[in-house]
Amino acid sequence: MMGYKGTTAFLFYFVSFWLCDFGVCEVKKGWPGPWEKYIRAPENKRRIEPRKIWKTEGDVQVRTDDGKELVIIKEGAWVTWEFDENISGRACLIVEDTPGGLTEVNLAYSESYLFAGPIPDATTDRQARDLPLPLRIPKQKGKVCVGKEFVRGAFKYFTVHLPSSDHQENSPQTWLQSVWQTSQKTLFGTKPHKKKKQIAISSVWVNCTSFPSQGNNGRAAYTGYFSSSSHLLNQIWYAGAYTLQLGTIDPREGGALIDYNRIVDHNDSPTGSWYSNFTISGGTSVTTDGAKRDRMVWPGDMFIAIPSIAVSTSDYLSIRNALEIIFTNQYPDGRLPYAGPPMGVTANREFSDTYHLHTLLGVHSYVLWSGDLPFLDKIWPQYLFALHHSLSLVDDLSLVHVTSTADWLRPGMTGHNLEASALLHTVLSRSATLATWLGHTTPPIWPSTQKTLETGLARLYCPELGLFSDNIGARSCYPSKDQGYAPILPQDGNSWLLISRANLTPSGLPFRSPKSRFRSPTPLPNGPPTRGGISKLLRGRWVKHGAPCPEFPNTISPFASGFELLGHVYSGEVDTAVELMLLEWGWLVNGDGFNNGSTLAEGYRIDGDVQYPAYPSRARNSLAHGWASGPTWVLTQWVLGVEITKPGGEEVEVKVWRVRTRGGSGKGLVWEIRAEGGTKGTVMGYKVKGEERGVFLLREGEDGERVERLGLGVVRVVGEDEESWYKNVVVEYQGEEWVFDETWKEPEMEEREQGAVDWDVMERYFKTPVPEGWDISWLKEGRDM
Ligand SMILES: *[C@@H]1O[C@H](CO)[C@@H](O)[C@H](O)[C@H]1NC(C)=O
Ligand SMILES: *[C@@H]1O[C@H](CO)[C@@H](O)[C@H](O)[C@H]1NC(C)=O
Ligand SMILES: *[C@@H]1O[C@H](CO)[C@@H](O)[C@H](O)[C@H]1NC(C)=O
Ligand SMILES: CC(=O)N[C@H]1CO[C@H](CO)[C@@H](O)[C@@H]1O
Repeated sequence: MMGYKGTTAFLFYFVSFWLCDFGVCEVKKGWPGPWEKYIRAPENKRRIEPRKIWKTEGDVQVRTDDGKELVIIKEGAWVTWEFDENISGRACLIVEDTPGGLTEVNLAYSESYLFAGPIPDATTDRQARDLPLPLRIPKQKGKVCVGKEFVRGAFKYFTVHLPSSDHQENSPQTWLQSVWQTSQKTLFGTKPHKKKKQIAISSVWVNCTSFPSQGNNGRAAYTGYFSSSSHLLNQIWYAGAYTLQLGTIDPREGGALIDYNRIVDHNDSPTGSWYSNFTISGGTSVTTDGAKRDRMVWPGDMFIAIPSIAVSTSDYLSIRNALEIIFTNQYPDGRLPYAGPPMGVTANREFSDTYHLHTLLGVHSYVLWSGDLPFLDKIWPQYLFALHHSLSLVDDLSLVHVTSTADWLRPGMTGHNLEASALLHTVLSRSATLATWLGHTTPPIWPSTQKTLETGLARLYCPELGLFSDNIGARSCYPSKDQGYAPILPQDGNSWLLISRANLTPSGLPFRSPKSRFRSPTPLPNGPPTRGGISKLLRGRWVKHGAPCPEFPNTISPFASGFELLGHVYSGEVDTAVELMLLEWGWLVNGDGFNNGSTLAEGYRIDGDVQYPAYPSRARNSLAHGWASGPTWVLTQWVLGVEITKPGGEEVEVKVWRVRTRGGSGKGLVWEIRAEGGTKGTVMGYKVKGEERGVFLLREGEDGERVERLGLGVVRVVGEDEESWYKNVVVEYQGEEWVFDETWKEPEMEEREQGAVDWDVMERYFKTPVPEGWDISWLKEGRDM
């Protein structure tokens, strides 16, 4: 193993991955090194044992009998175990004894310690908290596991509770009685025993069924790794990777929205009950939005998830199954469903213009990373049909006029929308690339529509504010006479504009608005729009715990911020992207109530609280949500600088954006990738002040030691110690010696104000209604419900 060091490199990255043709080559897994300590996945997912008892209440004893540690829980009492990480799977117990005629216990699960205890956190959207799960305990001692549909997607805290018999009547625990065999029914009718019920448990474990295509050892599943001198960035990269592992499931174990599933499967399970056995795709493994919920295929989440999976576990099978189900359910008019089943197969015809485009981006991303051109060829007619639908929405105002308000649960997705238009612009570029890969020519309407969109997009520019507005209606900078002035400068739309590479200043503009014949004031108060300028203004809006999204008040969204990360790197502002990772994902890793950096959450409140403002229930937030894994991708592709440019990595472009200036002289970063497949060996290069100074291509000799230098520069191996791998190699280039910079420190975070919650607005934008009679004052008071 080799490492390289660079003088004055303020960060040192080291990554490796193997590229393979889909389905043919074995992707080499696991590469031992000091980075392994950051992997959060279990070594043996089939038996994950808790780390310790976290909390107990009531009459609980822990004692050792014959060398066996027994946990004895008496009626009315409960025990919560804590696991090392956020995990998933089916809980099992070894029961040694059940005095007092005990027949069942209640189980409760939580991702966050905030909701740990006898009442679970939430998966469905009809109640603040799920109902506890009753587990029948047979008379004979031994192993007892929950039924196979009771795979809990994600949790770190697991509770066994013996409700007292007095409360039996009103207890929610009997919600599953109807689905149990009749033999158990008789047990419920037995007279209360005089002796207190109790249970003696000698063992608790969880049998995890996530990432079915990656084997039982989740730690060995990694085909790529990331290591840098920043502890926090390493944590963030691996939290993203493990989040995606947990959210990759057996397609027959999906569908946590049982109330939604009802449209399809006609279940009559009580409100608040939960299980996960809805089939959400074909195949044996599929990537979903989140581990706890919704356990469904969501194209928006996939847009971020695909490349992040590619650089970490290369689980292409799970990606393809997800894309395939969306195309299988394409509507007769070419539109692609908002999500996978139960959506897309109901009479609701769930649809979102933006998610439709995300699916198309997902195809590009999947084919790029996997090299699966046969898949592309197969779906190409469907792809073109879908694209045609979006093209047809560009009207005489030169923007996409959206047909659906559905997006990533943010409000205000109506009218001539910035994000949707910028997304289509991006999709058209990538469609042209896909066409080239298939040997087809690009229809002229694609580039001409991009030109049209550029005109429309430029007219959304708000010269007084320097950013682009959400639409040309109520959220614009130039509202109609009867509308109040309330410009929304969205994080999603402005970021997508940067990603799109659209020309921001087409000739003849700006006009005051797309509808207006009048020009904007000259000179423009913020000058004409530039990518650097937009990046700077977005950065200027950050608050203490991350980047706000004004389009969705009160919220910090690691999904929309994933777009913002991309927006910064597409603007050449890689340092800004890294700073945002440290700020926002640093909070996701270290913030109170999140799960300690095992996985990354769906979103949170502007003041840093674990509540995701889409839902009135604080406990419903998904703490393992694939759409939050943007940094895993961005760190590899832009901060390290490894860009795949041809399907399957047939061509890899290596550029280093990371530059640092100190004392007036250009200082750069040395980086290394190892790629097996096309090239065996090491590609290495660095760039200083935007100007490429050297690229190295090195091959290892037969003995693994001799290094053949094919490019520029000279490499000397000076050490072998794995722990200090980054010091093992010196690069000499034109008389300079590059060594690792031990003095580098993470940028100091500016003092930023904590975001303030607007409670009235928050209630207005809850995506699930506050159930009737449900008091949410606890929420405002920040209490744990
Ligand atoms: C986990 O579940 C699998 C599949 O049901 C089973 O084969 C295996 O024995 C279980 N392992 C443990 C330790 O419970
Ligand atoms: C899923 O589990 C529920 C609850 O146990 C059960 O009622 C239902 O029949 C199961 N569905 C399938 C498809 O197995
Ligand atoms: C948090 O994670 C660190 C490793 O990153 C671990 O050492 C620590 O024990 C964890 N704490 C909890 C409460 O899980
Ligand atoms: C639950 C679980 O298996 N946790 C693992 C998480 O990762 C650490 C190492 O980082 C392992 O020691 C734990 O076993």
